[in-house]
Parts: sequence; C-alpha cells; structure tokens
Amino acid sequence: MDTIEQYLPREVRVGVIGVGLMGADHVARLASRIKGARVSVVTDYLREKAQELAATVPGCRVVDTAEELIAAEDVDAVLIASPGTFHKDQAIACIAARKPVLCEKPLAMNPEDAYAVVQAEAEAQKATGRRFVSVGFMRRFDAEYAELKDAIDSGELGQVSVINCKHRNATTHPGFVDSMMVYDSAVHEIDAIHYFLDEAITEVQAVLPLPGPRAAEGQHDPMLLLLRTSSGRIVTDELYVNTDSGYEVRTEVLGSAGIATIGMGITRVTTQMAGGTWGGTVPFDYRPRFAAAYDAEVQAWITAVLDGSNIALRSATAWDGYLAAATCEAAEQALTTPGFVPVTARPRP
Ligand code: ISE
Repeated sequence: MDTIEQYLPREVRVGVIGVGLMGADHVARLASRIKGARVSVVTDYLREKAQELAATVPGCRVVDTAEELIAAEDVDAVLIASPGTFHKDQAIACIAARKPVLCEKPLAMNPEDAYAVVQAEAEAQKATGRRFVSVGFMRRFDAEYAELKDAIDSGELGQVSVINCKHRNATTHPGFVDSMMVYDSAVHEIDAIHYFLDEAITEVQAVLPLPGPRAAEGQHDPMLLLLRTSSGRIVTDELYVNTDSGYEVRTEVLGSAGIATIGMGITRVTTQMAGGTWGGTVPFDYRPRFAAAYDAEVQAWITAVLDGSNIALRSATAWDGYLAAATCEAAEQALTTPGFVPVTARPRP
C-alpha cells in the first residue's frame, strides 16, 4: 500500500544563502546537530568565504548567485541568511520555485516588501495548498520564552498590563544606524510581543535619551520604544546596542497575580576568585544566548519540511514577518515624530 512517507524526502538538501555570522552558524548547525538535513549548496557575494565554508562540509558545493542556488536540482529547501535588503526577492524566488524557505529576520526592511512576500505565498497556497515561508524569529523556540508564554496563557500571572524588555548588545558593526536598531534588533521584541500576547501592537512612541559615548554620529543609542497593544497594554523596549559589556536580553511581565522575569542568566559559570571577587561572564556575542533556540528552530523547520507541512507549529510565518515590519515602520517614524505613531497594517490576504 502507498504511504505518504514514500513520497517525502528522507533527507532535506538545504541551500544556504549568505555565509556571514548567522549563515555560517546555520551551516555548522545543519552539518553537525540537525537530523534529517544536509547542506548541499552555499552562496555568498564573497565567493572565497563560501568556498572556505563549503570545504568543511562533505558534499557541499558553491554557486555564484542566490538565483542559481534556489533553482538548483540538489536544493530541496532554502535558508536565507543574507542581509535584510535581499530577503524579499529571495523569499519570493523560493516561493516561485515551490521550495520551503526559512528566512532569517527581518522578513523585509519595510512593510511593502514584507507584504509582497505574504501575497506571493497566498497565491502559491491557492495553487498548491501549501505554504512555504518561515521567518527566523528564534526566540519563539527559546525555553524561557516558552515558559513565559505558558505563564501568560494559563492566567497564572493574572491580568498583564506592562511588559518591560531590555535588549543589549556589546557592539555593532559600522553602519548600524537607527533604522537597523529598529528592523534588526527591536524587531525581536516586536515579534515576541505578538507571540506572547496574540494581539496587535497599535502604536509606538520613541523616547530618546542622551546618546552613549560609543553611539555613531546621529545614532540614538540607547533608544527607548514604548509600544501600546490593542487591549491597552504598554510595552517598554530599552535598546542599547553598544554597551561594550555584553549581550543581555531580558523580559519582565507585570501581571496582577505575579511578575515573571526571564533572561537573568547572564552567565553560565559563577566563579569565586582569589583576592575575594565573585562573578561570571556576560557573553559578548548574541549567538550563545540563543544557540539552543536556533537549534530547536532549525530542527523544527527541517521536521516540518520532511513531513510536508513546511512550517513548524511554533514558527513565525510570513504574516508575522509582515506585522513586525509594519510595527517597525511606525517605530522608525516615531524616532522623528513626537507622541505615539499608529501602526497601519493591511488586511490579511
Ligand atoms: C542581530 O541581527 C540579531 O538578530 C541579534 O539577536 C540582536 O540582538 C542584534 O541586535 C541584531 O543586530
């Protein structure tokens, strides 16, 4: 008797676009920790870098362009880890090729582009009955985030009125301007709020303190965003991306029956030192904090591709990517507009 399993691939051959920090990290994870997948093709505009990485993965080859990679016979699914400005076109090309895609966040650098991906997927869904796009908001796969979501959903915390988020990076690369603080960094909290509360963010205000000594010319670092949700909850998002001290992501939920905080584990090892000091380390890089979440996210994606559903249950979808982009647009406007700026979102196709 025919079974669906015999028509499904047993191993997903993944093509990875972009081998910078995140792309190289995903290649290593797919090659060593993810079951049911292998990296078959990589590409990067720095070909040499792609070649170096491919040499570490048995059976992996390099192509010149993202288009070639998406069309390749030996690519079943695509992981996009290129800079955000390329995500829209590459995601749409994956949909056109009917290949499942895990697109790193953000889905796009503006809501129009993100909406174009949503529309392309909706049309493909009409034709094939399948969806194709997952967005790499990895925090949805973090154990602490999951516990916090359970605490909110179960009612254990009572009525939630305020959520305080803190997002601190040790440093950023040159050219990390205000819009990137919004679309690259704050976008994580924006998606997390949609994930935690299942309700829309309706308006955003920016409060801009004295820039820190490491802020680039014209950059508002630190930056404070206030988000209001449809039921009237307030979220504070304090971003400081050049602290020089390390990576910290904290969330505190104020409920009428309890207050829950995650992200306090800033160190894995606490040491008592000779000389009477006590302490630990704060990782400089953002990858260690969420390493397990990235593993869980990519494994869940591969499992979904293998079972034909393409998108993992907990994953952010193209629509989530669009809502995040629409909120980022309001946040970006709020940087130069007094008071709250409304989030305008189009209807879901
Ligand atoms: C980076 O792209 C990430 O996704 C990190 O999680 C975030 O903390 C950082 O601010 C971004 O630049």
